[in-house]
Amino acid sequence: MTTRSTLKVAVIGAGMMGSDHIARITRRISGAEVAVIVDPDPQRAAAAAELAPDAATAATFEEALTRRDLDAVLIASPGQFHEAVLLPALERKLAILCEKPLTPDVATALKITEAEQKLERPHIQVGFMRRFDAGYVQLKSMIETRKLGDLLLIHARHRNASSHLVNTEAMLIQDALVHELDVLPWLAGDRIASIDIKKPRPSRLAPEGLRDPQVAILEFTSGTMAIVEIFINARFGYQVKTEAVFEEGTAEIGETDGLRIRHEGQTSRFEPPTFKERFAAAYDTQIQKWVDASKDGRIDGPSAWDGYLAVAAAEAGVEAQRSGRPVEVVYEATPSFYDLEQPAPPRVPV
Ligand code: ISE
Repeated sequence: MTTRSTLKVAVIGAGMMGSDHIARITRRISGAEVAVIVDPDPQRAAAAAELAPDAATAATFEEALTRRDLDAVLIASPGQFHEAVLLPALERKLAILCEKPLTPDVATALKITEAEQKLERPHIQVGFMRRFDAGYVQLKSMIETRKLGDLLLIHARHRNASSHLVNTEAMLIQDALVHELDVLPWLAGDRIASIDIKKPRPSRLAPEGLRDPQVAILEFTSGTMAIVEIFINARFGYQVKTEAVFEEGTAEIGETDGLRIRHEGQTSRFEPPTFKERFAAAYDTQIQKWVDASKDGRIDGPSAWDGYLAVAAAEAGVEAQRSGRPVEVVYEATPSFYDLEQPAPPRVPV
């Protein structure tokens, strides 16, 4: 826990997301400052440092850790590099915001949760920002209050204009679908019991070797199902929509609500180009809550255990993608250390 009024944050990774968070912390978040930007590419680090003129730069986290004034670390490098930062950050008992996925596989995700359990309380919050989006929060409350009866089915669409760093079949699940693997169980208050992946006719505009789009069929412990279209070269813009089907009606979030223009006999509407614009408010809320909670020695959002649950479902998803068959998702029992975790509802025979 820090007693300072300003949380001093090291940001790891000065790519698209890291730079976005650096600008956010510097301009929109109160109570925190970027103390150091870590990136192995000096040019990228220097470009990001223009967004936070008081920040230093470092080539490695090790170098950044020679500073004794750090309170927190925001990890925005790709998932395969997270473990190397998470372990020393836990040792230094820093507050941690780790972008998704926690790690690429179950073995390393569990290793991280084991290391965290040596501390007195959770230090890691995972960057599943959709949990802070106003639409998702409203939909969750609709599901919980059972206003329209029981939740039966979810139709979700996750479309990116183009896959920048996601260029393998496995990454489609581990890097993109992983959001649904976290947010849909959170919405439904349920656990994913099995996952199947179907591959429709592929777009010729997707990179070589990547069948895009794909469809994930998730079956929850309660019997509720979700059908998720994941299409990361959809070209027209960035779109994430979720429709919940209840016994007495439906509820939908994520419809484009940008500027509507009527001109020369046509109507057009602004579509967000990327997740940065679509989820800007959710990212702001997520980071502000994390900063505030970190000062109190808490996390305020998805824990490392939630990160592990999503990685476990993703690993099953990759297996389903390879085998062409539904795969059961098997989870370790939740340690009492992560007591924010909701118990899974009983399975309803279908
Ligand atoms: C990216 O890393 C994200 O987190 C986005 O939310 C997701 O839509 C995209 O597919 C990922 O590559």
